Amino acid sequence: AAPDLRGRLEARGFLISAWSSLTQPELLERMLQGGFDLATFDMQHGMHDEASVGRGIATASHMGMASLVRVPVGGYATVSRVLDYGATGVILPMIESADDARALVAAAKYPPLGQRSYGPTRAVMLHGYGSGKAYFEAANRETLAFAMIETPAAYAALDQILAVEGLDGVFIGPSDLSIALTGGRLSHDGPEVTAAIQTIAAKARACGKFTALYVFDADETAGARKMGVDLVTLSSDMAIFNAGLAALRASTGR
Ligand code: 3PY
Ligand code: MG
Repeated sequence: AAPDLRGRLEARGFLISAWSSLTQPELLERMLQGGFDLATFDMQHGMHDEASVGRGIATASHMGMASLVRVPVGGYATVSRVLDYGATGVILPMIESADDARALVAAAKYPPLGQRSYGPTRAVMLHGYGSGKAYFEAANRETLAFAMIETPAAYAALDQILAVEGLDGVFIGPSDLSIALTGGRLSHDGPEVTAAIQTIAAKARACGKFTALYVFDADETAGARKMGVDLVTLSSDMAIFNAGLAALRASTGR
């Protein structure tokens, strides 16, 4: 059966996801032992390709975890492929408009919500090979589509994006959004982006949609929870490694 990501989000569980940028399978297994609720794989800036994402989804599911996949910019075809691999949800970066969000829904959801093509190769493990209405409803309900809000145009079109039927949530990219809101300064925890996160989370909840956010540390995790964010992706395999390396260098005086 599919991991009940929607149910846990609806129960206001506040979920913390690992962020996988690197493709080494042993590193992923070890990271997923770190107290995370689910795994997120990054094909936009991370090293992942379709093959490594397929393996990563399988590893996460054997460890009892749901997986989200951030596909490349404009990666509508990749959206349906990774759902066929058994991803629990998809994240589309750098969207600009409600039309982009509708195109995401078209790729991620079966009719009548969208036009996802039928072929659940590994996703058969989630929902079986159903051919009837119950299968399509279950797949549409249990696999989630998130549109990233991180461009000036997307932020300006927030209300129209949140009105898109079949879109399950928005995922805030604090780095790109801060660059957009400050006219070119990277300040992911600055006042501009913090105010925007609050606005987005409140509006999304009012529309019955989830809010997800990338966060860098424990303080930001706590802040996100207070602001009504439902799910955070916390740090990354690369950042965890960098922190360990910095600590080692400091302790050895190198
Ligand atoms: C951003 O912050 O811009 C992201 O895409 C999340 O890492
Ligand atoms: Mg971004």
